[in-house]
Amino acid sequence: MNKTYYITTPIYYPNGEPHLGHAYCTVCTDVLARFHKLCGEDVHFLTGTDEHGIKMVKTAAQLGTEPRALADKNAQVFRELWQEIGICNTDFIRTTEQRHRESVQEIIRRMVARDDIYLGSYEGWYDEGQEEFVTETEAKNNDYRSPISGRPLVRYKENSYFFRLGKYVPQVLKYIEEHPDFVQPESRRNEVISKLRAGVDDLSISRATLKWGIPLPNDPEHVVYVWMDALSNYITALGYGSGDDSLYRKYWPGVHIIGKEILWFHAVYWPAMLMSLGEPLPKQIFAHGWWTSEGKKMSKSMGNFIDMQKLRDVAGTYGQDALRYYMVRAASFGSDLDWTEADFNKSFNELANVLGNCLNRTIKMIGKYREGKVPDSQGALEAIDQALVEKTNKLADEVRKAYLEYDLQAAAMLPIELARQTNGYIDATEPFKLAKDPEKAQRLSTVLNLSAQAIMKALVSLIPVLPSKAVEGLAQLNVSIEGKTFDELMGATLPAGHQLGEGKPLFPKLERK
Ligand code: ME8
Repeated sequence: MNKTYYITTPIYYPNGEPHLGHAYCTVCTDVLARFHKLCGEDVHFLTGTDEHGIKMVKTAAQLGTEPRALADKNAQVFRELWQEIGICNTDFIRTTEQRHRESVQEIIRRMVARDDIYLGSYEGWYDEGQEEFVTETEAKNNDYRSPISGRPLVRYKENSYFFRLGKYVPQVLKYIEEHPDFVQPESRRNEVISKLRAGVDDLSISRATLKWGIPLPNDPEHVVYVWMDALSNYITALGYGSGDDSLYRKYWPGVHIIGKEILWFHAVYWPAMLMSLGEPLPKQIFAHGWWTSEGKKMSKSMGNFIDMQKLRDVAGTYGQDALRYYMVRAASFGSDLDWTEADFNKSFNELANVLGNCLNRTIKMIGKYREGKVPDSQGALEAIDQALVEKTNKLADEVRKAYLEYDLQAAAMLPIELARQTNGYIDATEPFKLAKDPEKAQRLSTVLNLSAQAIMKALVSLIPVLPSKAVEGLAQLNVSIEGKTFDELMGATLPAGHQLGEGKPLFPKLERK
């Protein structure tokens, strides 16, 4: 049986349409899912929408609609956008679905049975945009405004059920300290550890004044706090607590890819909930950075907001893979990022002028000088050949390491660097001159062979980032990836006599719409 791999995105609030931040997290998760799939693993990839909570209620009221109708409309928009940008999720969960609701209620029942839930009363501050309880000190430090949205915090005073978070905090802290890879990147892990050491109160997990949510099984006048509801999705989608939990037993624990502003919920509340349930903790939690645009916070009023329409325009003009590549290479995974037109153009040029050009000229030359058949590498290798062979042979290990360490930027750029070196190699060895001299026929064969091997490996390594273009490029080389793993493809060479297909520009220059 193949090794299993479970990976998730956050479930997004469908109070509006998806934007660059949502697309970024989903694409990065997709790239990881595709890499593991290419390695022959049995991958389960979950995304979805987080449909309860006050934020949905308020946005719906502002729009003159119902939360359910708003969620129905936007959940569909999320699903469609993910298809348009090549997301290969195996499931899409909506927290209003029956399967989720029943399983969340079972989770609460189990926590009640463990005496981890008790009735109390909450008085304090709430950040309605983040759906987050805020301590007096944090509220004061931020001038009683949300540090994320800048909107005023709201004062809540009501009866509420509490989860004994404090009881689990020492265990959570110990776990994070003893498992350095559990929360990544390192700098964010340290922030979580410091905050945990400062002490954490029990968590209010129900709202009696809100009707839009999952009723508490032990007291249906209350609905479940939206974060407890939302975090549960990672296991409810696998059937946890239902009559059929086979997916849960098969795939859990998984890897969570999230944005840095929701790390606390994932690194503290979620492990504590799982400890209460007696279930294994997630394998890893990776928090990525935030996008700005042209150096400024993205906002509709500043006209620099990369919204769904802009994403569609870019994908429509340059192709979904060019959008994916840009996002993944824009900064190291975990750091903040900035969308600039100049950087986008540079990134597209890497695809068109480095990768695409390398492929195209290699196929053209082999077509012209060797009737489209890959010639054997002949004679002793020169230093320049050795350098290219070494770089080609190292690529598989380097790319694998980059993926396993969540260095997605390197995973995307290493193959491009190989293509760049191959272009330099072709420039330096001047095949068009070699072709004029019959005595240089062996040398020409070597140059053509090594160039073809290099571009083939570069394309294979790019399959997770460029799922359609890499496969298209490989088809031009007459290489099928069907049923083959990353190791098999990277370990193979194009045999002498291998007939190439027809070369066509992989990233044709497109007119801007
Ligand atoms: O927080 N830059 O949903 P959400 C980068 N429903 N990434 C960004 C971003 C930006 N400017 N803006 C958003 C929620 N994101 C909860 C999650 S999970 C159990 C519940 C991405 O719609 C980033 O991944 O606010 C962030 O964590 C996520 O969208 C938040 O989406």
